[in-house]
Amino acid sequence: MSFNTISVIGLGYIGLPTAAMFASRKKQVVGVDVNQHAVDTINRGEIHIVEPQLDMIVHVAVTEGYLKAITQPEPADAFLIAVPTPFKDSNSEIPEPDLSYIRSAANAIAPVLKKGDLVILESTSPVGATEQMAEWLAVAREDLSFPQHKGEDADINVAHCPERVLPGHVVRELVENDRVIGGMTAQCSSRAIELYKIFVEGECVTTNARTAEMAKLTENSCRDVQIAFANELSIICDKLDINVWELISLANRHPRINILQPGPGVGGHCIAVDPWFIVSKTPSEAQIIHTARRINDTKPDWVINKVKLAIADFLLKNPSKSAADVIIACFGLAFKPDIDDLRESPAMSITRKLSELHVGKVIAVEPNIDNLNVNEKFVLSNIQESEQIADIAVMLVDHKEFKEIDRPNIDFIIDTKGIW
Ligand code: SAJ
Repeated sequence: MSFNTISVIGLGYIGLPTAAMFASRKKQVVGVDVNQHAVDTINRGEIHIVEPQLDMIVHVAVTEGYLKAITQPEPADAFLIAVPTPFKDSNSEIPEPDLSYIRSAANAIAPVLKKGDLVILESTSPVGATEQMAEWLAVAREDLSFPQHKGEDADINVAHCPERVLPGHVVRELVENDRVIGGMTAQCSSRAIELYKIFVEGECVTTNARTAEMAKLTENSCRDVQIAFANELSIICDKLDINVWELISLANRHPRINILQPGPGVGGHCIAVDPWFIVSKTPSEAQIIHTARRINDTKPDWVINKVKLAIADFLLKNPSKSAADVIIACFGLAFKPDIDDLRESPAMSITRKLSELHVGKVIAVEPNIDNLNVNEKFVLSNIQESEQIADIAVMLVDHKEFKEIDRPNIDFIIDTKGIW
């Protein structure tokens, strides 16, 4: 059965580009989001997130009538769920995933499901979430059969197909990347492949839902562990008076070594989050993954400590000055280079913490951001001004604007990215 209407639930960083790609292939796409502002923006042919090329694709899709956004699901032939899977609010040492958005999405589509529909969970999820979603659907629709009870004979097909696109390159990666297709049955997988092949040029590789869930978590945990290795090396090298970037580039000349780059910590909504989904399910077994999370999460404190030491050094060398006279300039706030995304950004948390701890002025240079939240205790500045007034520079994000300039003319520099 072909897919005439496709519904995407959750029009955020993944859902909206995915909806737009189907629409660009001239499929009727209905996007659903609880956020009225997002819905209105999309229906005007505009976008509410920052992602290169997406504005154009959405504009064309909406103007040509292939994409519309609404707040309540309508009947469709396929439903893709791309809602957030954050942590539960708790103070426990190991954060627990919160599946309430998936549950709400399942309950919202249940009334409009019909025999033959395909439901795909795209949200990054702990192992077992797809089976749980299928069960919520089954409870809501006792008149329909689901694969966990009826296998290949089920009325509804269910699969987990995790997104794996890199923010900033989403439009290209959605088309080119291989997809992991985790159907609850072989039939579920083949229908999911049929759907993705509408725009995916990469290979669609089939497995079961649990392995697909774990594959996504494994990819991001692997990167987290590798970055933790680089971050640990940077702390060791600092103690041993070795330049960690020179060290890594030397080690990487070995044909089987590829060490990643250290930094101020790990940010974003994926790599700093997903490993916890493994740790919370298997806390006794996930030792390396847990330790990596701790190393990356505590790197910002190490950087702050370095700044405190630099302030003490500065005051020793300038005995006529007090701490209140010392101006700190932080370079970069985003969670990684050349984007404006501040979510879980270690650069942002370091700058904010410094502005709260330090009695003097803290300024931040962030070429990708024009305004700050009014509650921040630091102010935005530019490269020239900070060079003129700052006593201590903290390099936090290797944006292209910072790589293009020479080492600033500031005596005390803490360079967490090794560009100066
Ligand atoms: N980072 C380092 N050193 C490095 C590389 C990255 O400190 O050598 C830091 C970055 O500065 C940033 C964080 O890690 O703070 C994460 O950045 P990233 O570029 O590694 O990844 P994300 O979060 O933008 O996107 C990741 C991708 N996953 C992998 O590369 C395995 C992407 O493919 C996923 O789709 C995305 O997570 C997601 O949505 O899960």
